[in-house]
Amino acid sequence: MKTTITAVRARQVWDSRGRPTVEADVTLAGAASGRACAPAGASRGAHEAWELRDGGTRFGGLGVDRAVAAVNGEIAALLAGRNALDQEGLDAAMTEADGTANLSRFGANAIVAVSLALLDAAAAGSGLARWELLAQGCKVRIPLPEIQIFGGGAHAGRRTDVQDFMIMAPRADSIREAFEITADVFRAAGRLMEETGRLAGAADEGGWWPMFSSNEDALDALVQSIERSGHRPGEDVFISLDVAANELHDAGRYRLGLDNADFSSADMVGRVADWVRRYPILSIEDPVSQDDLEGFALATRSFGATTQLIGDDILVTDAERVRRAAAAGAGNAVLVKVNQAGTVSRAKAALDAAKALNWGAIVSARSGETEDVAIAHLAVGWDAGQIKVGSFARSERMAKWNELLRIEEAMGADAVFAGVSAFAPWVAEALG
Ligand code: 2PG
Ligand code: MG
Repeated sequence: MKTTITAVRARQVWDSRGRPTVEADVTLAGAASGRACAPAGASRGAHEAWELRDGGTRFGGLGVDRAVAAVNGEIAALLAGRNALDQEGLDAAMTEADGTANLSRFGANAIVAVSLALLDAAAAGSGLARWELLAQGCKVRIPLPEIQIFGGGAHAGRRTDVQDFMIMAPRADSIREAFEITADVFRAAGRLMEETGRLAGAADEGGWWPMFSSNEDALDALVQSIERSGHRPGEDVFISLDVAANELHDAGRYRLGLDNADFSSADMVGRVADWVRRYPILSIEDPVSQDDLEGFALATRSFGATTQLIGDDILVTDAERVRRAAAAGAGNAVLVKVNQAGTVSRAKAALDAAKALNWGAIVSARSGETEDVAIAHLAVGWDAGQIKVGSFARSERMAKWNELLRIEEAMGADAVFAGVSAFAPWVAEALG
């Protein structure tokens, strides 16, 4: 059969932070092949699948020789002769052979690179784009992007406590227009930072890394940037924040260093709720830490009827966690990171669980990325509705945005931009 796997091979390549990562190639009998790279996070949840690093002193312990060896040894032997189109079966075979709950024997970085390379190979072997293979003839939308303007937290020397200051343009007609608006705001923000002497550099995901005197100072600068770009905050451009509060949490308390504040969970939620009231904020990710389901539910009661509330570190792309959170009345959207789950199939299950609840779903990159564009195809092919890639700069980010433009073009007259429909219905309704 054309799609029979003849070879699986991995190598060490380098990611956008200059750290080693795993790249996998899958070759098929019909001579088609696929390739994918594992991404890597910096603000990671403790419940994520395990990224296997070599430890020791070489590359600061970040080597991936063991993960590469797992692919070239056991995983390659396991998959040889099987049909690349059986994504679920192959993903299950890899996770079963790994044998650990968090995929720590082969390493989730080994497994995810192969899982994504299988998708790429299966699509190539079928003569389809990855998004087309995933869509299986169903109508799918071009996702609404959330795009970083300022980077902070673990991605920028903790210059701000909030990690991602992003914008969304849900009323744009197309992703092309959403990008044009973003380019305007990104430029305006850069100029504003330069003029006020606050620019320190670029954060891990390419956003401006400025000096701010408080987290609200950053929110004010973002509103000002939107205004200066000629767009209207709260009308055509909205703010989306990833608080990444797991990084601010210690022993039941939340510390906002820039604001010199130390909060209980309820007070932390109160602070975020206050921002939501006073700024044109449409989406909030991780307002509390990875195990603070009660705080997440409180945030949902407080502003989840009108604001998107995304779980990242608290849900870690796990279908069961999504259902548990929903049962506790916590959250209304899930961030989907394939490497948190370990396989394409597990990530899809988390996305399906969110869709069954009428939640939003955002396919997301990690802060450590490569030229790999698989997530653009997942976001479209799964009809996720939203995508998060980082900023509007640096090629590991732009590669994904540009791939979405190509997909939009390939769809031609059938291309539908998710826009406001990307949110949970009640959030979309509140937006009008
Ligand atoms: C996040 C991601 C992307 P990291 O927290 O959502 O911004 O960061 O990959 O470092 O976990
Ligand atoms: Mg996050």
